[in-house]
Amino acid sequence: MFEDVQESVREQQYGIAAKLLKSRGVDINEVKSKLAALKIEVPSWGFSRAGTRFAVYTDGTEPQTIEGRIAAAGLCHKLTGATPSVALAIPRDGEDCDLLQKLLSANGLAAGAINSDSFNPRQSPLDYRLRWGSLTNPIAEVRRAALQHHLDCVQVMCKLGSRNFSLWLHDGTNSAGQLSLFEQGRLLEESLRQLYAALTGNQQIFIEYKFFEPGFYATAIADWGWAYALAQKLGDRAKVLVDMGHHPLGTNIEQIVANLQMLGKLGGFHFNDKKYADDDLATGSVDPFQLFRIFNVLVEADLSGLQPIGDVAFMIDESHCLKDPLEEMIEAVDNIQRAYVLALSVDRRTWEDAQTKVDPELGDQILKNAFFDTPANAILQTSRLERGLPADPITECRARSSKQRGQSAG
Ligand code: PSV
Ligand code: MN
Repeated sequence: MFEDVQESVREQQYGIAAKLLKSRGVDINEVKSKLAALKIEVPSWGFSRAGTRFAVYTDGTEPQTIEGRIAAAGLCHKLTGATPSVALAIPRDGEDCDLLQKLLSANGLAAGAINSDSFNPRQSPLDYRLRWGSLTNPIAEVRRAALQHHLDCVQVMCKLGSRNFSLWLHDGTNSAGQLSLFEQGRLLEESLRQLYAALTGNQQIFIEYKFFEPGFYATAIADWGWAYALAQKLGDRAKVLVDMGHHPLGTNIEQIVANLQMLGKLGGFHFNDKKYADDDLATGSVDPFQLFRIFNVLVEADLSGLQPIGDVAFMIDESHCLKDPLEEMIEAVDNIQRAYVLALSVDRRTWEDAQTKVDPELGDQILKNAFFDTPANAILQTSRLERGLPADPITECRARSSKQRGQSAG
């Protein structure tokens, strides 16, 4: 009965959506085909239970192994039809490329970005001395080993057919006396040039910035300006990665996105949401309007020919501490798709008019109409049903017995 009600509501709202979009000069079928083309990369680490700095509260249902994480990613793709690739962290996900390839293929997935984890201490020389950084570590032996790890990651990319190298460094200092800022910059550039030289074929490197943590005084790549400058110094294969949680509170992230697009250097995103710091909450769960504003920029850039949306790498980077990690991943995918549909539903002609007439009140009404008044759910669900996918992937995920999920999660 409940399902019947939901189905008739969906049908009615879809009809309203089609009319509404038409009145805004938007073809609903085009929205659905653009939505179907949107691919979102999921991180292997997002399927395990994450923790706070205090504890990880595992209950035994979450995947503990790479087999389990990739199986969960496979289920995520099966349920959403939107997540065909998995970002891997090396060495956390292991370095046995044959095994990784086998697991990915068995789950109908491809290798996504390779993330060079050089922050977890391991065998000497990458031991506790990583506390002084990786590619900017003043100890030559440690720095060289960290660089070698990054070069090994390029080999992993070659073996798995992965295109994107995702670079985030934990390098930074905690006080002005620790390391000269010029020396930090010199070591960084020297290491990055060697890493960049190892890239081949269509490989690219995404440089991720973060204004603090774990370096609280001077993070090696603290902001988008420096990430852009480094990408510019390195060359065409280098682009900037925008992780939504890596900005001071109040930052206008969509303006950074637009600026990077104008500079031809937007590589992709790490989607998440925040309330206070780098909280890594589900994207769009705290501030869905921010996610919409970002997609509004991306859609405008796509329509104007500045950067096709298909050129942007959409990746999720979240810590799933409390909710079921797989369900929260699907929630994130749904929130991203929703933001995209809403941005596609903006009445762009009238908005352009409003800008020309310098009528910000009308301009804001147009954006708000798209954000608040578009029956996005009906569009999302209809698009999914037409592609043979569950209308509501989280409910479907729940409906699968925990036993079955436990088995596939390993
Ligand atoms: C750092 O905070 C970061 O955003 C980088 O992308 C890392 O690869 C990831 O988180 C680690 O979880
Ligand atoms: Mn990130």
